[in-house]
Amino acid sequence: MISLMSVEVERKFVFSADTLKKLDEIGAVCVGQQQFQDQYFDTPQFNLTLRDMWLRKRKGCWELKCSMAELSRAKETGGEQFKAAALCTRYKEITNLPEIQLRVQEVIKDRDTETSPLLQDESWLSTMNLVCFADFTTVRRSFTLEEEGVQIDLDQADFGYQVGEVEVVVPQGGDMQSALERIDRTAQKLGLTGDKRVEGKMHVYLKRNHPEHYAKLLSERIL
Ligand code: V4E
Repeated sequence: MISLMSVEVERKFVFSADTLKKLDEIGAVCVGQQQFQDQYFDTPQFNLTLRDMWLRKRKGCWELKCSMAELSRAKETGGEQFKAAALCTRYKEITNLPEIQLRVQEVIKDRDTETSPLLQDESWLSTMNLVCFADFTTVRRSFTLEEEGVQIDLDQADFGYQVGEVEVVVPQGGDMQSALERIDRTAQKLGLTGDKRVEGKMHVYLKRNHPEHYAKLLSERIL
């Protein structure tokens, strides 16, 4: 199957009331606020998330986020550029449902699944033994910083956690290095000084609601 896949590069950050002021000062433009529900699915054995694959339904659409080779070697090499890159995550984003089903089936292939999943309904979930393990709603304010071509999201999750992210979507074959540099420059403009990765919504959700799943992902160094 020929597919065009984009890579989402992002850096999360802790934000405060001050961040809004800062966004305004650097010329970021608010492009809207939205609310969405995320439902994440996995097998009861966590076959997907233990491979750093995140299947979710958002606004009626299916999305699968798959890890790229993380920049672990870069982290060890040191250097400012590599340090900045190590603060970013890179995930392939697949939104084409037949391809999502194919990828999931590859992982769960030891199970006796049907060869052609039904696309019309959601019976493929039970066929592949997928159950919802996380369900939460986010209010997101989005900004763009045109000069860097980045999007900045400020998320407030309904379970009482807020987190920001600077994000660039790189089309297949696009310039990854440039994306990392634009994210780093934006972070500097926003005055983000932290050198540690910030926990995403899922970290906090799992820690609170599924501590065993969380511990497993931590020990496998997925989270
Ligand atoms: C990739 C991933 C998960 C799936 C959710 O990804 P995330 O970017 O955190 O959520 P969200 O709502 O901001 O998605 P968007 O709207 O940007 O597509 S859950 C955990 N991971 C892995 C992961 C990780 N290991 N480290 C960090 C900092 N983030 C995510």
